[in-house]
Formats: sequence, structure tokens, C-alpha cells
Amino acid sequence: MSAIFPTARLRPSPFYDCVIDEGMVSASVYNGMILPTGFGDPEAEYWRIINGVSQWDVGVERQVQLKGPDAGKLAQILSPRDLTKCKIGQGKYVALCNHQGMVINDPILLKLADDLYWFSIADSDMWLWAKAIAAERGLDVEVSEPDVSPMALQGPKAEDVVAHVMGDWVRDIKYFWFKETEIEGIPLAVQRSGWSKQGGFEIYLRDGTKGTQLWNIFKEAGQPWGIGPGAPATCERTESGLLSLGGDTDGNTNPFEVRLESYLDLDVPDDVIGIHALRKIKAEGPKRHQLGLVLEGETPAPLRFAWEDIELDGVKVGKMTNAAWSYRMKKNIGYALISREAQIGQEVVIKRQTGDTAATLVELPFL
Ligand code: THG
Repeated sequence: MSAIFPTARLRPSPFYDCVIDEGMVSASVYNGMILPTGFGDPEAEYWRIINGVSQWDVGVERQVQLKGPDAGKLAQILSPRDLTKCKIGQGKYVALCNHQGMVINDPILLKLADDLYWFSIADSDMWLWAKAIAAERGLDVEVSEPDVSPMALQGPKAEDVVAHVMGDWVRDIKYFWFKETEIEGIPLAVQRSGWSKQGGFEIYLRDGTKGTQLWNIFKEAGQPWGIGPGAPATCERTESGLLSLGGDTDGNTNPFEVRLESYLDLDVPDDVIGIHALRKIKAEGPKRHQLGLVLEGETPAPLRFAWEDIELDGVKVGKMTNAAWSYRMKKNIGYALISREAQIGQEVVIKRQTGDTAATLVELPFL
């Protein structure tokens, strides 16, 4: 990979030298950083996530740190989900919204102490947002981007590898819970999480000078389990129904439309940003929903780069927001963000750049 120029504005993660050595061939941009996306054999990388253990540089999952007496207060003001029962060492998936009730990020919130929280953010500038809200509300809290960079181990064999390195105690970590620890003096947090549904852990590196050392510890330990490089995979996440903020959403998407309602608590206090709008949207009934699409055809469809119109009986009813060839279903699948009038089981037509394509609306997740 020679076409990327890491700079202060397009930052490499602490694992960058390692992913270059591993043969990275493609990358994306996320939170002003380089997100590796491929190592030359997408199908092998996919099956490694499904059957084995895959090692990902997800240093782009930046942490927005809230520290100080009002850290918990700010976390709650930003999150339309009840955090009063969130324990130290626990993570919670939260749908951060703006005042209009539109989703602006969908991080995991980690509570490290009563006065210390991290939002492990998706791709939008939450640091600016959190700092502005803290100032406007007059809160006693420091908002910063700490030196923290996650690395993910995903797949059914990830637990054995992490237990081999850290000890069998990691097997007892519950979903989205985490522990602060270290290996060979490298400060870390280890969490049962990751952007796949194949199980695994994320290791939050807390010293950016130790990226190569940490990568190699897991790379070497994982050899007996066939560990290899990988990346958050469009195919697996689509099959599994995971949300990609900014991919499946735009600036006018509310959480009810993209299956995030179960992460909302509409009775949180009135000072939570967006809560009035969310109650109103709920009362009026959301206009769209997110469904799966199974496209006609038995071969991988051409790549696409923009949302494409969906028609039902010749009338435009929504958009196809993403698509992937499913190696397990042997079909092209995608997500529809579509009028509630369109229902599971119906046949629609996708106005693709490559021509009209018939598809069936199905429930998410696919698998
Ligand atoms: N891990 C960490 N940080 C992240 C991500 C991650 N930051 C960026 C991005 N991913 C944030 N977005 C998501 C989206 C989905 C999930 C996690 C983070 C996720 N969702 C599960 C689901 O929808 O089935 C489970 C949610 C639940 O049940 O609580 O895992 O991956 N560190």
C-alpha cells in the first residue's frame, strides 16, 4: 500500500507499521484516521472471522474521555439511555442524538470510574460536541481524546487466544464489560466486544508507543489458532445486522428508524439532548424502518458507492443504503431504509446504477 500519506490530519494508528507489514491493500478514513479494510483476500479474511480468529487495527475507534465531578452528568446529558444502573467496568451501547432527535453517533460508553467515562465513538466529531455541551451547560468536567487505541480479536477462537495471553479470567468477562490490566508492562483495558457477531474481544492500548509490541504479542500467541490480519467486514456485519453510522444513516435518521429503539429510555430527565424530539417522534410514529434486502442473482453484484432508490409498484419508497455479497447465503444482500408502508415479504425494485434489480424485503439480521 503506497498511496496513503499519513499526516497529523490523516493519522495512522499505533498499529500502522504492523498492518503495512501484514500486507494491507486497502483502507478507509474514519475519525480523521486510516482504517485498514483489506489484506488482499477478502474471502479468506471473511472465513477467518467466521471460523477462526482475526486481528484488527481499529485504532480509529477513538475515545472521547469525560473526567471530573460532572463526568457522569455529561455522559447522561449526551445519552438518551438510562445510565443510572451502569456499573464501573461496564459498557453500554448508546445512540447519541442531536436536539432534533437524529442519531449523530452510536458509541459504546465505558464507565471506568464514577468520574471517568469513555465514549468509544463511531465516525463523527463527538469531541467537539461533548466539549461544547459541557461548556454550555456549565459542567465541571474535562473533555479530551486520551492516548487509547483499540485492537480487536474477532471470531470463535478469539477467546482462546486472549485467554492464552492474559489468563483464563478473561473467559468470565460478560458482553460489553471490561477490565483494566497490563501485559509486559503495557497498560490496557480488555473488553468483550467488537464489530462482528462472531464473538471476541477488544484490547484498548493505553500507550501509543507500544502498538507494535502489543500487535506482535497477539500475533505470536495466536499462531496455533491460525490468527491472521483482518478488518471490520462489510459482508459479516451486513449478515449480522450491525449498524454503520454514516453508512446506513444520514443527518436525518432517527434511532427508531434504524433498530436502535431498544437502547433508548424515553423517561430519562428532560435535560438529555434530543429527548423531547425523540418522545415526539415516538408519539407520532416513525415514518421509516430498516429492513433487509435479498437481491436477485447468484453472482456478486458490482460495487456501489451511494444510496440507491427503491421502488414499490413503481413508487419511490426508500433507499438501499449498503450491499454485500454474502458468502454464507450465496446472495447479494443489503439494508433498506424505507417507508413503513413497505413490509417484510414484499418484492421491490432497486434502481441501481447498473440497472433495475429485483429484491425481497426480509427481517434483520439475516443470520
Ligand atoms: N467497538 C468499540 N468502539 C466502536 C465500535 C466497536 N466504535 C465505533 C463503532 N464500533 C460504534 N458503533 C457500534 C455499533 C454496533 C455495536 C457496537 C458499536 C454493537 N452492536 C450490537 C448489536 O447491534 O447487535 C450489540 C449491542 C447491544 O446489544 O448492546 O456491538 O465495535 N470499542
